[in-house]
Amino acid sequence: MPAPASGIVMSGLSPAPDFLMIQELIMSQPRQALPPILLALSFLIAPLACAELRIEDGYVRGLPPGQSTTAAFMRLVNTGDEDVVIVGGTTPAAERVEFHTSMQRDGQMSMHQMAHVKVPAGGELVLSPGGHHLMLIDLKAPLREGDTVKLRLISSANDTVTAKLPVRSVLNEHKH
Ligand SMILES: [Cu+2]
Repeated sequence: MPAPASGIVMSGLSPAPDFLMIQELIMSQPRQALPPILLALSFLIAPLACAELRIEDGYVRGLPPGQSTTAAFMRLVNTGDEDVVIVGGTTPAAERVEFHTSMQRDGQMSMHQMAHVKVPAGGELVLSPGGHHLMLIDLKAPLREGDTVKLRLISSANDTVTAKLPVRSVLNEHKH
């Protein structure tokens, strides 16, 4: 057996990465799957409305002034007989939209970006506080309760689905 490369101490490694590390690896890898330029171009190539996908019960979390990032939650309902993979989104309200998932680790919540999410055929994907969610990053103006935010999601097949989401103050988030 060849000697390990200099400086690598094999005995110092734990026997196997734990589950969370594996999950983190899986989720961090597809981040480079679609370069931003391709994503931008895909909007110019005649996007088609996706008849099978609906956005229901959506809202954007209204935060106190001074916050540059907030989250949006909704149910993505797929009435078609094929899975729909959502690869990105845009909104006039923010510079960027990202899919994130929340996870608990060592008693602390942390978020990880996902390059895409899948809405199963005949099923739904719930974006909710503490789970998968959309992040609206670099807000162009503060969002207040009563405002409406336009959102467009785009699928891997270059279909789009749009919705107008109400802004719901974080103080009222659980009263509905
Ligand atoms: Cu997030």
